[in-house]
Amino acid sequence: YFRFDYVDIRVGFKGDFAIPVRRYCGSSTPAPITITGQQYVYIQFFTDISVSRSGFRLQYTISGSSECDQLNLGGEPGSTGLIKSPNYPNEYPKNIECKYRISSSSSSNMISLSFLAFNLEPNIQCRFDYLQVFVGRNTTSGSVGKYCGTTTPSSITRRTRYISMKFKTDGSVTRSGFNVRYSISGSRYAMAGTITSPSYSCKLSQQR
Ligand SMILES: [Ca+2]
Repeated sequence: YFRFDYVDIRVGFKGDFAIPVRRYCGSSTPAPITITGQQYVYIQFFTDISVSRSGFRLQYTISGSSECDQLNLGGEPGSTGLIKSPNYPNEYPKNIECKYRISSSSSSNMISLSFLAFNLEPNIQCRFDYLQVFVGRNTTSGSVGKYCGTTTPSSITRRTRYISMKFKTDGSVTRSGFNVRYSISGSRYAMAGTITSPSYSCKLSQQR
């Protein structure tokens, strides 16, 4: 079955590389489906050379103020990926706020960001459109930089469990946005720690 006519719902990367999450055929109307945390959803309709029916009609809605968020990036040492502003390399939308979180498997790993492309509306204080980078799980504290304009930011490398980013745009002037590569390096095992014998104590004051 599914070899004749069907509809695929796909998420993630563009086009044929997107991951299929549902495949439909036949004549019973599928239940509503909710997809969360994805920037793209693709609907792909396949038909073969024989037997046609009336087809399909679907309605979609996009909800939430944060449909551009990507909070499950990262992984083990060796993991790498690209974070692009929405629509990149075309102009990003107005009035959006996107959050990104890169997680490494251990706080002894290193997370690196390198900026492959950068073009945001310029402002001396980055008051209009900006990308802000935080060392930490959230975009509330630990800011290490707020970037805008056309100067490509320097690479950022930190020994941390999390790096988060916030991309915010205002209601006018858009540019092509950014393309950032993240990578995680380190050992799969802890490279530092403290080991003590049972009942460990050492009083420096007893030294002469
Ligand atoms: Ca703007």
